[in-house]
Amino acid sequence: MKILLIKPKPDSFQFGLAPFFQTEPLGLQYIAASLEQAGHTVEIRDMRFERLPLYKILQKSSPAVVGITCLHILDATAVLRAAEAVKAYDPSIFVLAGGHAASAYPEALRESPHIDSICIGEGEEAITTTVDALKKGYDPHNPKNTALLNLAHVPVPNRKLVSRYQKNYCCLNFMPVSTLETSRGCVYRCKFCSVWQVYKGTTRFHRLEDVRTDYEATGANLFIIDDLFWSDEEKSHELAKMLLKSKERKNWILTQSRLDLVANDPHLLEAWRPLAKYFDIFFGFEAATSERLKDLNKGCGVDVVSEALKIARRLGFGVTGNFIIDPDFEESDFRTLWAFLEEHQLRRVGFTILTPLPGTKYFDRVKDELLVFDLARYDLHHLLKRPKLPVKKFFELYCESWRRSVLNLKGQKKWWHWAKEVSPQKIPRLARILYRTQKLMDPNAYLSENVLPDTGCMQATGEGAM
Ligand code: B12
Repeated sequence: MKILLIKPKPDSFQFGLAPFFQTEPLGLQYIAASLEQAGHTVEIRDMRFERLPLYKILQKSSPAVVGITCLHILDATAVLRAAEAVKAYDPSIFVLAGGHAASAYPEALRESPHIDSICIGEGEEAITTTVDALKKGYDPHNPKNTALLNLAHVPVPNRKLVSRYQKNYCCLNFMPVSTLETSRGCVYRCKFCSVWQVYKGTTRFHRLEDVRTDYEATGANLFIIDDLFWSDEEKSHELAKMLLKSKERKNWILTQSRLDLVANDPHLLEAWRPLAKYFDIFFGFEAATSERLKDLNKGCGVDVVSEALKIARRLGFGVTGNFIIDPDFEESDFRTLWAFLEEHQLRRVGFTILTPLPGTKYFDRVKDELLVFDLARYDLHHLLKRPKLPVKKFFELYCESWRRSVLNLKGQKKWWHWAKEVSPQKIPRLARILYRTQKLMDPNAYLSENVLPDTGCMQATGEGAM
């Protein structure tokens, strides 16, 4: 059968660095490989970079099935719109939605008359079963995954299907960027994260040989998207050894990991470091005190920070990461955070607002307190409930946190320092990035965006907690 897989173009990027972090739809490349293995014909269209409108693509491709990916809950409206456009073009096309957010919170898509089926969980087997059923003329129902896949049986992603978009994939200055998965899931239970609830708190690994094959098919800049990299000491050592044998070296690698893990195993970092010229680690710092980390159920305290940073910096890794700003922050919490940034010399860090993501237990617990249900605002840059501080004060302090980051052009790193780091042809893009990121430091930009439905605009000066 002919299957068209779509990564929809999100509605808008109000805040954050999203326009400068555009990576490939790896989930679609994985399910495409499985469909092809089962004898189907697959095409992937990344609508973020597509010049043709969807109806023209449908005309050219004449698919029997369209699969739409919904990775972030933010993407839900774009998914609904794409499904509607497919059915408007031809109601007989079977529309299947899937992806991380579709699995965590299918309620966001369930009411749509334009979606025939929602895949909950991993898609490799589910989509093949659905398409096979359709081919045989059966009603496929909703493919519901109860068991997690054995990744040894999952074929390596089909990278050729997105090669036409490859030049657009980027992470800030690094472009083009490929993504690679070596494992799925995380065994920790952080309150704000939706991953462990979808992958049932487990971590599973791809076969090392498959990772090597896939690694060799990726470009010079690589974002390893594993939810928790280096989680298995032995496997990680083995993988490093195997990749080092491959002779393929990268210009830049980015991984996401935990501070306690790095603090406990410097040898692992040593083993991985030779694989790239530049190697960044994105840490989930989350909070500046052990008490707050406990509240976030992070599973470690701040005592590990100094050791982890010492190891990472000594071995030449770039340290990046994120802190979570709780709407219940008092001014003293912000000041504690700033002192922590200073103490550990943390500049390449971001700040997001604690957001109960639909589909998490945390969301279920607090949903009655929330005032905003527009999913486009679940981008970790909007308030969904009233903060403890007056709203204006909250955003002033929030923006003051961003001003302490490396992105602040009025801070230590000026625009010309940035410009020196890129080739002359990349300067216009860099200028756009830096111009846009200054909005992260402007409280008025946030105030004009943050409107609560019951109470109107939240921007009035001195408006207090309710
Ligand atoms: C890469 C990534 C990004 C990339 C973007 C990737 C892209 N192409 O759009 C970047 C870095 C830009 C990014 C940004 C953000 N991200 Co993000 N991201 C990820 C990450 C780490 C990996 C995704 C991935 O490639 N997984 C690998 C593939 C193989 O898995 P998959 O996509 O889930 O696909 C499988 C199934 O879902 C299914 N499937 C997928 N599509 C389809 C379609 C059909 C039809 C079917 C049948 C099946 C199916 O089959 C696939 C194979 O099994 C995930 C973590 C995660 N585990 O999902 C977070 C994650 C999705 N991101 C998250 C968040 C919070 C964000 C940000 C809000 C963070 C921020 N601080 O701003 C921003 C939002 C950006 C924006 N404004 O749009 C949260 C999601 C929260 C939520 N529930 O909405 C996650 C889960 C991280 C977390 N720990 O909480 N992200």
